[in-house]
Amino acid sequence: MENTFTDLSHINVRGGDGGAGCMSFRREAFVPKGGPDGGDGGRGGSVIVEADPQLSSLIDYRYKHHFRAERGTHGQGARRHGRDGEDLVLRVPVGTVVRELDPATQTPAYDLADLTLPGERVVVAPGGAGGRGNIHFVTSVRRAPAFAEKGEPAQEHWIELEMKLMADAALVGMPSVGKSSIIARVSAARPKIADYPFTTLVPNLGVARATSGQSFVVADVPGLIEGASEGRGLGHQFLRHIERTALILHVVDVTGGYEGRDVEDDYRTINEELSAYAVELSTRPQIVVANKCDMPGTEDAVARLRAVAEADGRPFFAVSAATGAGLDELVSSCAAEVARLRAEAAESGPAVDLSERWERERQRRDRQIKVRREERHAWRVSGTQVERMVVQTDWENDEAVAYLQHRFDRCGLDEALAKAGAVNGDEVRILEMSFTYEGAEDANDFDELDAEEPLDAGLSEGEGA
Ligand SMILES: Nc1nc2c(ncn2[C@@H]2O[C@H](COP(=O)(O)OP(=O)(O)OP(=O)(O)O)[C@@H](O)[C@H]2O)c(=O)[nH]1
Ligand SMILES: [Mg+2]
Repeated sequence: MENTFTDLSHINVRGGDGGAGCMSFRREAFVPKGGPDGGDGGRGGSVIVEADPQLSSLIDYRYKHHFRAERGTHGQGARRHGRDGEDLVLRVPVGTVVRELDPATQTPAYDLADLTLPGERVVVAPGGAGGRGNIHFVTSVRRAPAFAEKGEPAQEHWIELEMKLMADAALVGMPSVGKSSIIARVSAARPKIADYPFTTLVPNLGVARATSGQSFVVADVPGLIEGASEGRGLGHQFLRHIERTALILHVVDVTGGYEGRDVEDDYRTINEELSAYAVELSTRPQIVVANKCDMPGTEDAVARLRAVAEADGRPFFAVSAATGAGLDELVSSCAAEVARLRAEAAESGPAVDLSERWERERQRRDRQIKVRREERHAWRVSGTQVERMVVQTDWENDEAVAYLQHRFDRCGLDEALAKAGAVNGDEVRILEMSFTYEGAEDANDFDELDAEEPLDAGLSEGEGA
């Protein structure tokens, strides 16, 4: 059973756009113009990645790469709100790591989540907020706001899904030491076994059962060689799978193979590669397995390997995948150890919820305002939040434009421009719009008197930059 599994996929996700807020006034008998009653637009649906124990591969994401949640509908009069868009749930196997990809390089930027428990989920693309209807813009001085917000366009980005092997125990060791032979003996897996190195190209998974009835998932991993942690051989890409297994079964060939290698050298080489790849792997529980003990003249090698394993405080088993000798004891011991490690993991509590951390991180990034000088008197402003304010504004509507100026003040844009050295009259470019900067302190002080009435505050819409 050569087990080919899809384990890495890049997909593009986008939440649904928010619906537009509504600008409307109540109609009543004998009242020429009632109060504002425009409802809010609905929120767009979010794209969510969820761990599903029924799945064992990322095959669903191999050919389809674009996923988009439903948009929110627009608000209506009589305070009727738009409907929220449906979320889109993408199911992935338990053991999937979700990463944000850098838009420029398409390389992983940071982890969004490590979905290790069934049902665990992470929002990978939040839906856009609905625009607010005109009922929200009533103030003591603005009784009849004749504008509403547009819906927030959802953002789109690329993420990486990586399925990591979820075996309890991994058989690791040099090529041809008999890892596949062992998994074939202790489980129903039927991997290819041959007397040349790198027979195993992708990990094989099997379920081993001890006489006690306890069972655990075991994987054999392509052979590791010196330099594997730096990418030599084939094992490198599989080292990351070992990261997730609670128990390492370190297999050593007591015959020394064709090259007549020494058991102690082999044992040290593999352990050095493991810790060079990730230091945690050097403290991961490890059982040392001396294989091919059926071969004559191996007693001395077995004894020496036992001594170094025990000196390191690791359980030691002498076995033969050829005859089956010692394998029952090995499996029983592994099963007990896996059960102990599982109980320990359960005690350490539920996995941290990365969604919240990611959400906070996203909000922080969204609020950032970047100011760059493009010309002597022209500034380019970028940042998710300010750009969003611009796209949510209805440019046909003077009141909405004035309200935007008010929001600019509050989000710290004027301050950021002043700090960068902008002077009154400079051009400020945001997306394809251009504005005139009039934010300097000495300009006027009317905004102190009437902060909620920004109509004549310093903003004038210019033509495209
Ligand atoms: N005599 C003897 N030969 C064994 C034993 N276990 C495995 N072999 C032989 O060793 C060779 C390699 O076995 P595999 O199980 O393919 O080794 P592997 O560690 O999976 O090798 P790679 O996948 O290439 O890393 C084969 O020819 C097996 O028949 C054993 O206990 N005794
Ligand atoms: Mg193999």
